[in-house]
Amino acid sequence: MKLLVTGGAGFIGSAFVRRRLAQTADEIVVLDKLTYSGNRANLAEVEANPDLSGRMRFVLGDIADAGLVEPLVAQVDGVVNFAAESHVDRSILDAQAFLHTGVIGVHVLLEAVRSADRPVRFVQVSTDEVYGAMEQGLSTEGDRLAPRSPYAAAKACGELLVNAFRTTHDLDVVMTRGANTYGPYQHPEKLIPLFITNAMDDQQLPLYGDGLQTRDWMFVDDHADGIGFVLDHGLAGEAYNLAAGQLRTNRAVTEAILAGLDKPWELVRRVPDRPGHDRRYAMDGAKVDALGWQPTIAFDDGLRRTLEWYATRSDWWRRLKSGEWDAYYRTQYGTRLADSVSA
Ligand code: NAD
Ligand code: TDX
Repeated sequence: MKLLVTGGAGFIGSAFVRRRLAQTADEIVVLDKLTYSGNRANLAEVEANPDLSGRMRFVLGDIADAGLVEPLVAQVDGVVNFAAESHVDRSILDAQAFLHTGVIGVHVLLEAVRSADRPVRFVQVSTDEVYGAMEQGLSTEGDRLAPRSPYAAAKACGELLVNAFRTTHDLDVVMTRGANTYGPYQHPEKLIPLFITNAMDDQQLPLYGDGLQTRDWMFVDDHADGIGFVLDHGLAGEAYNLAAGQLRTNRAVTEAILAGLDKPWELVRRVPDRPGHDRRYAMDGAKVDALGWQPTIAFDDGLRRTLEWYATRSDWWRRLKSGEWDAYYRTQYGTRLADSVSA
């Protein structure tokens, strides 16, 4: 297959590109705007491997740029859309870019698929956050979308557009709703890499509220492979939960990180909570399971691999914790840490 992978220089997108090139004979064009979270270094392993690099081409640009997107989509059999602003806390500070990429950008991609003169499958990479908080039980694909953060609302808008283009224009679309993902190459703004890298430097770990919020944690290789499976086997018009079945409270995740690094709990500070903080996400993965896909990596194993990676790749994450980072960290955590108490 020839694929256009948008957002392929980000965390999950670059894992998809690395693994798909290694597992198949596919050719991939990566289209990425290289925002603060997009990073050419995430594709360095591919570019350094002569068996893979000849089948990957990188294009710098915005998915909302129709003039750029249309000729790229016209040459491929499938589009896998990872491109998004992905951090909930940043969407609370300013949601504009989330809507630009998550709504206008998705619309531009769908119009390009519609105008292509060959069949093009469109995969929208979505998230468990579109269901909103799930206090008990498991979200299933037929549940109502009830997003509660600007990030989640932008992702839900993207899904509604994709469904509308399926209904109105009969496009070949599928969607994945993935669980919280962690692993190598994740930007240090997110919980697990933030806490790993802060703890390595003996810096405080800002735990929001009581730390008893629950997430389902999926190792990035599983998430990338699940998306590839839905690309290959998903039924047109369907959405698929990609659940990990690895529910942990943030407190338990923090304890596991500190134990893995042999660092003391005293680094953890209880800080004022995220506004509108979803208490729990948990999905039922039975639909994709019935089609033939299950995740394979347990949390303890994935976390061990992640800790090893961040220990050997400080060159990668220290660069991201500089420049723009300082202003972001002050805005996000300055007052919170000043108001913090022991956890
Ligand atoms: P990320 O922030 O690491 O990567 C996003 C990528 O998109 C970056 O490379 C960025 O440069 C690119 N991008 C942003 N706006 C763009 C635009 N307008 N045009 C072109 N490129 C643009 O995010 P991630 O964690 O890898 O998430 C990838 C996708 O998976 C997102 O759609 C996200 O909503 C979804 N998702 C993430 C998780 C998670 O836990 N990280 C879980 C479920 C779903
Ligand atoms: O400093 C922090 N302290 C803290 O307690 C940070 C950054 C997070 N948290 C908490 C908030 C959440 O309960 O940890 C949990 C995980 O937070 P994030 O890493 O920001 O992830 P989350 O908000 O759950 O969203 C993630 O999973 C779903 C991704 O960022 C999304 O892109 C994805 O759709």
